[in-house]
Amino acid sequence: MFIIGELINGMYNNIGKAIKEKDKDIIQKCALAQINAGADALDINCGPASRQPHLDIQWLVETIQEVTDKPLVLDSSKPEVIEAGLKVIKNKVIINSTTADSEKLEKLVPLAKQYQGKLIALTTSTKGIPQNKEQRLELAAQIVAYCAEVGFNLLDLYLDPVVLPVNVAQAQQKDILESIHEFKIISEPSPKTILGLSNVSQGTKVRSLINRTFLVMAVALGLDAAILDPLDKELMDAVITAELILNKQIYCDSYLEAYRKK
Ligand code: THG
Repeated sequence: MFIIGELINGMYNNIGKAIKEKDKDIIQKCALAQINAGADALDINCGPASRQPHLDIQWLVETIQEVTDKPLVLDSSKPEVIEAGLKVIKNKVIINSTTADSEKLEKLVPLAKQYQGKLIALTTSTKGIPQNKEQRLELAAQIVAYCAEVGFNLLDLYLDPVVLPVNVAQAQQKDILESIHEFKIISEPSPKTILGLSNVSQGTKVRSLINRTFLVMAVALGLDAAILDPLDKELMDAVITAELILNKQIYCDSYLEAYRKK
């Protein structure tokens, strides 16, 4: 499982404040803590309060690149903000995200190619978030068709079914999970799959348990990558164990420690 740390997001009060005050130390410590906990890459999102997201994302990228060469995930719904971030990228990059809308695909797929990056695509469109797995699959197929047409490597494409909070969209959860499996059979080679895990538990009282349970089910359906809180140790242990059960890790009595040392 490719783990993307979610914590450098202006939505969190401490990070929002650090971005505003240009406090490098807070950001760099947050980056290193996530990597030490097992993150393979770091999501970077200026948050909704940023007044100048173009400059903030550049400052975040430069600040984080001072302490790590792990891949960075540029997270914005505005292609211009992602483009600004790309201008200062030295590490490997993942663009987060396009949707199925042609305007976004036409802008972001060429940028992903130009920067030899990977691309996350949400199976949403200007018509909104799909209400069932058939609609998700239809949007996924449109995204895959566009990428295939312009020669974007499907192995660098991560499809995201868009996880919704279980307290407001309980009837959607099964379809979201099953989409992970269905996305895999759209094309050969298969696109990869990803999700933003913490969305599922927003506004609930037992966040960690809901996150953990959802993630184990998603891993069983073939999930390749997740944006999550790597400091949640029980969550990380559950992923490693789910992969062990699926024969993706070799068993030994100390398999948790063995995995962590990798
Ligand atoms: N898919 C993709 N990218 C994404 C998402 C996705 N990026 C953003 C988001 N979803 C994933 N990251 C987060 C980060 C934080 C939270 C949820 C998802 C979160 N934050 C607390 C909250 O809202 O309750 C903040 C609490 C606080 O202020 O401390 O839950 O789905 N491709």
